[in-house]
Amino acid sequence: KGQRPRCVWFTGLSGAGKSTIANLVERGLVARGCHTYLLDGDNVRHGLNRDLGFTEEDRVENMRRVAHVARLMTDAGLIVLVSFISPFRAERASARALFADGDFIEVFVDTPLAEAERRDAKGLYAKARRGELPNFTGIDSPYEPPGSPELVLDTMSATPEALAEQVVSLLRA
Ligand code: GGZ
Repeated sequence: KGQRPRCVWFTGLSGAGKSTIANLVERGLVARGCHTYLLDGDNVRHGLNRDLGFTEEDRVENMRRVAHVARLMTDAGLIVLVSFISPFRAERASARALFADGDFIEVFVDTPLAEAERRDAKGLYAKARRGELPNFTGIDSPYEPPGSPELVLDTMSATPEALAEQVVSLLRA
């Protein structure tokens, strides 16, 4: 039997763990014979969206394009994993509206700002606090947490592996 094409949309702060978890989910799905594609800043913001920065307007456009690319990829039969901060509720709702009921799975990677800032793996929060990275999400640019996501992953209380397994289980259910 074929896989059901769907869009799994990860949202959360910079440093929340979205990409780590999305990568593990992809590995788990591929191990089960699924065909997947992971869309994230590394393969989108350097190419398709290299003209976009981090103003509100540019983030809105970033999400719009990513949502449409994800939709094209599900049309092509893939399970698409989308890993962007995607800070605005309205744009996540617009993305959802491109998909049939049940084919858009919003996953909130719930890491408190204080914890993301404490980890600061890339030193971006420190830079933002020094004023060297304007419009940084959580510092001087808003993040609107989802009101009713399909899944909330609490990164304070489980490993990335266990959280990825929750996503894979949800997709199998
Ligand atoms: C937030 C920024 C910014 C600003 C650069 N605000 O932790 P990272 O480094 O690897 O992930 C962040 C990434 C955010 O890009 P997205 O395309 O996911 O954002 S959005 O969905 O809001 O369009 C961070 C880095 O880019 N970065 N400047 N000002 N994150």
